[in-house]
Amino acid sequence: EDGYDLWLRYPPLEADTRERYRPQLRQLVIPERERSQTLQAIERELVRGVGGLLASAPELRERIEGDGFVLVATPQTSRAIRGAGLPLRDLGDEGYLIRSATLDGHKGTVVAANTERGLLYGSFHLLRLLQTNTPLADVDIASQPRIGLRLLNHWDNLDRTVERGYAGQSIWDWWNLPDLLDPRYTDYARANATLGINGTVLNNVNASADSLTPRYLAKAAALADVFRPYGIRVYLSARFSAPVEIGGLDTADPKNPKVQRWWKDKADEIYRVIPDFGGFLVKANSEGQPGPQDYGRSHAEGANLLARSLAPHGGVVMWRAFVYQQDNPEDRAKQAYSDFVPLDGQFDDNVIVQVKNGPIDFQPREPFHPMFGAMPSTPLMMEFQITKEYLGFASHLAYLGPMYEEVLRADTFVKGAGSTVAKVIDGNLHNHRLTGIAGVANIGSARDWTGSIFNQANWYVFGRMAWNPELGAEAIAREWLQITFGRDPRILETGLAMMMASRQAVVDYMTPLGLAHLMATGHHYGPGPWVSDLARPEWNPAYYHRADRNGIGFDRTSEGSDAVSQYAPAVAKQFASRSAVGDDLLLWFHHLPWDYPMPSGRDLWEELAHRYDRGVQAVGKMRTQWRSLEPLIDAGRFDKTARLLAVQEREAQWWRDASIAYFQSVSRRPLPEGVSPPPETLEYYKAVEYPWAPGH
Ligand code: BDP
Repeated sequence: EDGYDLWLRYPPLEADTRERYRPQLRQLVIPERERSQTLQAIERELVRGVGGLLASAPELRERIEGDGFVLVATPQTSRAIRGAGLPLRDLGDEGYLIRSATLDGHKGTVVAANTERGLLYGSFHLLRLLQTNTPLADVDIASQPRIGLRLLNHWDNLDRTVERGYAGQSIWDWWNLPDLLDPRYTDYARANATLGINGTVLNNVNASADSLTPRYLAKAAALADVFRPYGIRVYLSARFSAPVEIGGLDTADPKNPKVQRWWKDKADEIYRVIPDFGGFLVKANSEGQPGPQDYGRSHAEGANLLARSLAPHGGVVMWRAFVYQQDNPEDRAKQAYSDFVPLDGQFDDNVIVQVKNGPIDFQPREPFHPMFGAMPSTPLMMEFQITKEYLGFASHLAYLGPMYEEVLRADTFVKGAGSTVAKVIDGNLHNHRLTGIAGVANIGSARDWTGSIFNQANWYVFGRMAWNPELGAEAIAREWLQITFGRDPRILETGLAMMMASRQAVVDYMTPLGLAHLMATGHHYGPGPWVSDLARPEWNPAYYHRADRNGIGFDRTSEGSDAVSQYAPAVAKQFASRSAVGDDLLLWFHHLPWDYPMPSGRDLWEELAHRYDRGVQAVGKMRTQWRSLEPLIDAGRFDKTARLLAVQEREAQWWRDASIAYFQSVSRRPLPEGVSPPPETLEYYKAVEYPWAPGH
């Protein structure tokens, strides 16, 4: 086992379970499959999956011929489904039913849907039922996605480096495309289809205009052909200045008719080679990227320019709201809202604004982004990061399910209690039909895809929550553990405890109590709370923690930057209150004296030191827990995880030591009782450098 199989693992189930399932899964009936690539993909997966799990392949039949059938069909492909009176109407074009049924006098199971894509998702769900030992008798499941666009964003460059990628090179072998099609592309599509992911942005948001040239469009088209049977559409990041760089124009001004013409022609050209092209993702006027503001135009004018070129073909523009400007004295956490909220109502119908989960940048913990709920006339989509740029790269174990859950369940209160972020992005709150969620992929060419076995769980949980943002992180972890490591209750119990504690552990040893962005320069990996010499103030950790002799934290109340005022009044009130905000976000919103009394009975300084210690201890515990599973897990996957946990413990200690050394140098307070002094001097930690780290 080297992890390549992800959750597409179909090792034989225990003998008694196989015997239980076998009579229910005798024949596989997929009418008209010779005509459709999607139906053939379904057939292949079910034969492989059921065959593997039951250690004998089902018989393929043209029609139901006895008990124990699995019929996979739409009303168009099967008379039996047409006549069965199934409630398919409300399932849309991606939903499905899995039901026990008696058809043509025989007992069996149907996977039914309005479309072949629905069948694909239903078939994968059926396999998941088997992988998790769920009984099939009297099964009755109806499911459909709550969110329309469920996308991965690859920050992959054309030279195969991956921005913030920690799992090797890009999986897209641009050089050899379109002539060589790595079988990985198909496995990628299978893995995503299992989760219901239905789109992928192939290239980095810091985009090269080259990806829009005919040579690269042909490569993207080849990938689109591989993905199409699996219900996955291809999208591209578009560079706003492409009309200048590859179009020979001297401007990219949205108001210029030649620019408008250029984008229209470009869209027509793309749709000629990729007829179901999804659309563009755009990072504009952000971190040095070109954009409409270069010409005095707004984000809406920029987005609409591209949107109008795609509209005739049904494509969408995902316009990112990750903006903060050089020399803007406004709190960085406020800038995206300030830029975008006034534009509410000005975006075309096929524009959706893509907002990161928090107002700064994928920190181990942030409050939800204040734009959620604040632009009722504009569809907003979520951008989560799956790759762990600020959470220990691929080296540290941090299950992100609890973080996604925390954000999706956060209540914006914009329409009273219950106005959760999930309801903003699924379109419920403000009645939007265009809805979306994106995850910045953690996938690379590493044999295990994501750089560690446990990182696979983050891809998995993203996909499952994209389908249904109300699923719980714990239930998904349980499911993933069973599929990944088997159904031994000891693995389940211990693995679950590790996963569910892991993200808080990272928060504690890196950025406890609402601190953020304390990483050293260049790599976002190790500690650098002392850094204060970078050109832009908001690139410096010191900007975020504001620690001095008297206290620590960023005052975002009305006395400070007033970022709280960007939230609905009920939320603003909570965040502005030292006692109501809670420990987790305390220093995000408040600057407090070191002796501020905490609910634990400690003062703030003591609490900070305690949290650092707690984080290190939690990693130590994960290591012990993992060790206890050694007899139950194959050597390859056990050993790799054990080694990475050893790295994590060493580095959690480093984070703790360096941070305590620094904050003590500022607070000048004695170490609380029981807290051991860092073994090295502050100068030592400051001098630790990485000449190179992955992911640039
Ligand atoms: C930051 C990354 C940077 C990305 C940027 C973005 O450090 O590499 O380009 O976000 O999202 O997190 O555009």
